[in-house]
Amino acid sequence: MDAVQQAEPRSQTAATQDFEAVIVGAGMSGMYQLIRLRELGMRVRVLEAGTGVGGTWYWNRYPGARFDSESYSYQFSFSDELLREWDWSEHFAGQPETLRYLNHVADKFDLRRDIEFKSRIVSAHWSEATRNWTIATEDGRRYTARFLLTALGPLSAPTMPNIPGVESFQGESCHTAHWPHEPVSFEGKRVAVIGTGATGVQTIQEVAKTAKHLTVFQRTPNWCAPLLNARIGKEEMERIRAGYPEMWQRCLETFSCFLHTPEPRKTFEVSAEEREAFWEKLYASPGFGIWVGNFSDILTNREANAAISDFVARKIRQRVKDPKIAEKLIPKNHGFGTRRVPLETKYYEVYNQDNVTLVDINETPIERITPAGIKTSDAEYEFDMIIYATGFDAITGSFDRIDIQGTDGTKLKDRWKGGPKTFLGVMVDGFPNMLMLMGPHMALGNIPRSIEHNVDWVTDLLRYAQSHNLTRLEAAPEAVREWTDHVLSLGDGLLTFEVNSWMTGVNSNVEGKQVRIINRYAGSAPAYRARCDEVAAKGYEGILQA
Ligand code: N01
Repeated sequence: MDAVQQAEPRSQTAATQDFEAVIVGAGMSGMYQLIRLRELGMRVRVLEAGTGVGGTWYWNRYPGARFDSESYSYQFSFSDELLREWDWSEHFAGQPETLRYLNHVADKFDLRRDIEFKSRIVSAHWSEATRNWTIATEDGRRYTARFLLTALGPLSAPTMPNIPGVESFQGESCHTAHWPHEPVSFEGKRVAVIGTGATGVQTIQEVAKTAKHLTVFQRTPNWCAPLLNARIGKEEMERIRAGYPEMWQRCLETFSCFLHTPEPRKTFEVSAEEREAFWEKLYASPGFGIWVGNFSDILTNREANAAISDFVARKIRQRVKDPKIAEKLIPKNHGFGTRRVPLETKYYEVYNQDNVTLVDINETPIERITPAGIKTSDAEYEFDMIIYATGFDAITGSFDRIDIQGTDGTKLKDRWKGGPKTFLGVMVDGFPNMLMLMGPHMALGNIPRSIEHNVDWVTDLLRYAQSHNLTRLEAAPEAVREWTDHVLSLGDGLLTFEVNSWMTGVNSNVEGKQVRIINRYAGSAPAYRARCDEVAAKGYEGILQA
């Protein structure tokens, strides 16, 4: 069906196609931006590398992939009709259901007619003479567009580990973000998983169910907490739907747009008994409550962070039978919540199974991948399959992979050496008419909520440009300086920024990304929206207009 409905790509020799706007990416931001730009009557084309819509939910089809946020709070909220007709079957939906939902959105709003699939962008160059972007795909198609909207996604540039011999392995192997579209069986197989982030945890607990033997190669353990997923029956779905207006209002008011909001009290303001009871309650509650609904100082006060870390460590010790393995699974180099907390379903119990082995690669580092498996400093393991859950060149990585050149041929990658510089996370000086959706310096949190705000704000800006006959919008250098300084200052005192992770821009597999940077907005979503509203109310102050 996709092939019939989707926009027709021109042949490689065809002339350059011209649009008013090109959106790069057909994930949630690209899809919603297309809907909104159509309302402005713009000629829009979406260029998408994959063969279908859905972005993250299209690519990450590894076993066990699912929402860690409540399904209903993570959907689009812009269409009442859509909200009325879509039922979620689980509180934390699995990837197949989410992808079905996004395909339903594409069908409902007839999005595919403006999307060209199999269109990976390799370059985007600004021309001052024509006030246009020229955009090229890897197979040589060319497009021009007055406005370039990047809907690339913060976690969409997967990285393989820089371990020698990766190409030599003779069995099956795959990065979780490039998982095949066909079913993959683990039955009777000796499987290795490298990586124990949120993706690794979801994969491991699923593969362990059927693999003959699973060996997990762990470099850094993470602090995981129970997801406590459950099915949603018809009546419960109707109750949830009846509560949508209050739910959206709550998402608007909370710090990170989640349903959970920090407990106003601080850790040591309550008695030890009350603290323990509160943490027991959070540990027994579904979702991110224990991370984002905890005492307000767990990510700023070292003693508070140590106390909650101690609580979760005790839980791990209770759940893992072998005390030596339990100790390996307890993080020692970072406190609870300072990295993204993976949510799990019987993850720790997996290590009680006879068919699962944990290899701590700090003790016995991987020396190389061999044709038959993995060689560490003290053993050689044979595998039928190696799964790389080794993460992403996050936030700026998907930009770095495209040759983006602004005025005077300045490369965005060079401009962002040492960390991104933006105005509101949406624009960069020297890169006129480039508008970023969920780019660096944005609040992440409950991402679809941030996407809807981001897209609406950009749409209003483009409506303003239309009505004022503007053909060139560029962030003023001083506005970029001021916003970047503000974003950097928001990171002060946050323990999160003292830890290596994708959230601090560190990726051991990417050259030049070993130093921590502040790449995302750590303030509250309401404060971010207020600043955006203020800019708009002042006639888009901070944006040079011509
Ligand atoms: O990636 P990660 P992820 N040798 O970077 C290890 C979102 N998400 O794909 O920590 C050996 O967290 C690396 O080790 P270390 C979510 O926001 C959402 O798991 O660097 N190991 C680490 O263990 C999440 O945070 C959902 O020491 C190597 C792992 O690989 C984000 O995606 C579900 C290595 C990478 O972990 C990224 O998660 C899943 C090497 N050379 C993910 N290189 C939802 O619920 C890397 N590692 C929606």
